[in-house]
Amino acid sequence: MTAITSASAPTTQRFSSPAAGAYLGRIMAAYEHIVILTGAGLSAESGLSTFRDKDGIWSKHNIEDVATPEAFARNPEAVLDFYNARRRVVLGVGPNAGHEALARLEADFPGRVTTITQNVDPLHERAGTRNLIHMHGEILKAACAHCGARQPWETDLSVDLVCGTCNRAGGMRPDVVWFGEMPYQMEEIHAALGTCDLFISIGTSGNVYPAAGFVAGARAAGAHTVELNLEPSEGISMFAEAIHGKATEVVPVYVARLLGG
Ligand code: BJW
Repeated sequence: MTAITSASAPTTQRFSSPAAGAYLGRIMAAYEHIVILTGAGLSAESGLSTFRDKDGIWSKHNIEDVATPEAFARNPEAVLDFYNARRRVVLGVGPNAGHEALARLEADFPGRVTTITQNVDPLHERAGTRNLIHMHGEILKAACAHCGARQPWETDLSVDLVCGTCNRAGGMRPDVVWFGEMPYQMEEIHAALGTCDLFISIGTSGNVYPAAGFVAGARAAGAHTVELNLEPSEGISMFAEAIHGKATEVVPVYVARLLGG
């Protein structure tokens, strides 16, 4: 990815109510290709835990025990238990106003909208987003660690399951991207970043690469860069504009601005 020189201080707004959003910010330019990057903060108000907030998933589990290929090789039962519990929670929640606004943007925006999510939940697609990249995989799919076959999977996984493609046992795992593994569709992502003129990062702390570097790629392509997050992220200095507040509040207002509403 192209290196980026330091950015000037972002225009930061503290968002307090939807009404306040009506007069915040500059008039939107006529964009042609919007790239949206989403993270756990977008799904938080649907009832899914984030990772690095005070009560987040990584405050209760060690990454090295549950989210690496080495952990799966060492103790597959513990890793599968961790994801079985999270899968059950995901099956019981639905999209929120933030997901719905982004689906509306894709449907109504006259140009192209590409959504890249780090989230493994299905809430974007359930809200209606179609041009979607699940770069960290999908918890409602299983993958075989032996042959790589992937399939929809909504029930618990266990070590005695046999892969229907290669007939080997012990390799069935959630189709998610662990630390040290290559995220999905990186070529498509870099192509999208290279052609976008607006990049919006929503609900992500900016701690995990390569996603944390996408803002630099978008800036290199000349895009306007915006952060919508509860609080300033690790990468805040890279954004030209930032609005801080809950995703269910700031995202619908920002989308309305883009759609001229
Ligand atoms: C709200 C809100 C509300 C709350 N409204 N906002 C050193 C330098 C650079 C890179 C590395 C390095 N050392 C290692 C690396 C690479 C590594 C990495 O980045 N490590 C870092 C820890 C430094 N990355 C990888 O390994 C990646 N692969 C890779 O790089 O491949 C290349 C390669 C491979 C092999 C050989 C050579 C090269 C893979 C990363 C995989 C990440 N996987 C996880 C788990 C997925 C499955 C699962 O769900 O269990 O993905 S980790 C976890 O973090 C999950 C998330 O997608 C990801 C990002 O988290 P996110 O979404 O940002 O959540 P939070 O909790 O961090 O932030 C939430 C934000 O929302 C907060 O800011 C809140 O304030 C906000 N919020 N409520 C709005 N209501």
